[in-house]
Formats: sequence, structure tokens, C-alpha cells
Amino acid sequence: MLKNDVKEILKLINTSDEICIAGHTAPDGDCIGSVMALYKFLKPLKKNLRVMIDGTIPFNYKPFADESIIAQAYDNEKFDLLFVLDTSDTKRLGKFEDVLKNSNKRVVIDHHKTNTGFGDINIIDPEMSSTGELLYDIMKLTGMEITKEVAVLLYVAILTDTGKFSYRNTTSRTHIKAAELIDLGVNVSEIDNLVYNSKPANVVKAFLESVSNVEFYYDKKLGITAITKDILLRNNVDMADVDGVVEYIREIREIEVSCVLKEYDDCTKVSLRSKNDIDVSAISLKYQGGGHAKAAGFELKDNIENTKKIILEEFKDLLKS
Ligand SMILES: [Mn+2]
Repeated sequence: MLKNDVKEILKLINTSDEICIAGHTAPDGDCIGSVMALYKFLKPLKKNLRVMIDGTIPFNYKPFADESIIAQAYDNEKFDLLFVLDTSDTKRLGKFEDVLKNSNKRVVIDHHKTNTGFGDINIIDPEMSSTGELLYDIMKLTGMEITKEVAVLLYVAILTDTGKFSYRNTTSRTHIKAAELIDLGVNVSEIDNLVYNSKPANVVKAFLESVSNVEFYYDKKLGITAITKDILLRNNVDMADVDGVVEYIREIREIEVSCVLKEYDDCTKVSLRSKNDIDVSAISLKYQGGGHAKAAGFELKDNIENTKKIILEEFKDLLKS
């Protein structure tokens, strides 16, 4: 039961001095919001806290992430206690993966159904919209103070992982918790402006280019495009900043599955979104990725062209009428 797990976690916190809080590579709003919220929540306890997130903080989350406290590299430091948030498998810790074996106790808090539970304590609830929502439940059970600063970070986590409270993972409880966070002082429109209405022009241009290159297959049920190195270079933007292309393509009426291929030097990362019944996490798992039924991804050590062929093949039977 959650209550007992929280009791155990509080005991671990009390007996620990060195505490690390880690999130996943290519961090999103839920990861950054949750990690930073837990950091600020534990701050008053005067422990030695470290934060580990491998990857660029997207520009719109920079106001919520204190980058001076995020570790740049991992030098095999040891920890009494490690929290791993929003991270469905150990590989997603990226360059910080070894922190797992260098920590005495591990607490995993996540809402990905593909999470196997690699901690000593695992709080994994796929019914939750976001790790932020789950973390809020946990924080309430500790009886410790949730400041406005913490509330803002949890709200960002919930807001972004629910696609502004629009995905199916959004429940009445999600709204009730968001309301409680607003009562703690969250300014809804201010956050909306920071997260969604703050894009630099070159980021929007790269986004539009990526969207306009979309190709349709199987009666437009599959839409596929790529964010190439060339698009990034010409517009002078980071991959991490071009967000939402895969969701945008899903907005097309006929689309059942949208796919974005992200071109990196040594691999292609695949983002998948499903509109109805197709479980894209099953296909992602097949290629050592993970995620949710409607939002998942994986990477291949191959170029865009070959990756695209694989995607077309994978969805052929599911989408061909
Ligand atoms: Mn999440």
C-alpha cells in the first residue's frame, strides 16, 4: 500500500545523508517537474542532495530547472538513497546509469506500465496521468509542507504529461489534484505562457518544416516524418527544443498512428503516438524501448531510411485495410 511505502521512504530519508534524485534522458516536463519538485521538497531537511538528468533541458522548461544543481558528469559518487523518477528502465538514466549500483537504497516512482520495478521500493502506478501526479500523492502522505514552489513544479509535470488535461490518462482525480495545486498558489496562465507560448521563431520554423514533410501510408492511418540534422542546422536549433511534432501529426483526422524519426549522429530515435486502440508501447518494447499504450518510443542504431522501412513493416498488418 502506498501509505506503507511512504513510511518506509521517510525512514530511508531520515537515515540517509547523501541523496540523489534522477530522471530520464531527453527530459520532458513530467521528468523535470517531478525531479525538481522532489528536490525542493526535500531541501528543508538539510541533506546533501544531487540531481541527475542526462540531456538538454528544453528552453521552455529552463524557468523550472535550476541547471546549476544538475550534475554534468558521473564520477561514481556513492549515495545512501537514490530516487529514480519517471524512468521506465535503467538504460534511460543515460550516462548516470551506474548511480543505481552505487546507491545503497533505490526508490523508483513512475507511471509507465512498462516499468519492471528495478528499485528496492517501487511505486509504479500506470493509472496515474504523470509521475508528478503520483509524487503529489506521496508528498501529501508524508505530512511535510508542500510549498508554492513545489506546487508549481508538480503542476508543470501534470499539465505537460496530460497534454493540457486532454489525454485519456486525465481523470477526475487528476483535475482535483491540479485544483489543490492551484490553491497552493499556482498561476495557471503564467505557467501556460512559459511552457507553451514562449517559442523562439527559429524553433517554430524547424517545427513547421518537420510537420510539412509528413508522409502518409495505409489510407492516412500512419503519418511519418523526420526531424533531420539538416533541419536543425539550417534553423540553428537543438533537437530537444523541437517538441510536439508527433502530437501535431496525430491531430490529422484519419491518423491512427503518428511517427517522428529523430536523426542523431549514431542512431535514429523513434517517437510513436496512437489515437485509439493500437498499443505503440508493444512495438517499442520489441526494440528495447518503452512507454505507454498511446505514447512510446525506441531507438535504432541505423539511419532514417532504414528505420522508416522498419516502421512501415511493423504497422503494415495493423493498419492495412
Ligand atoms: Mn511521465
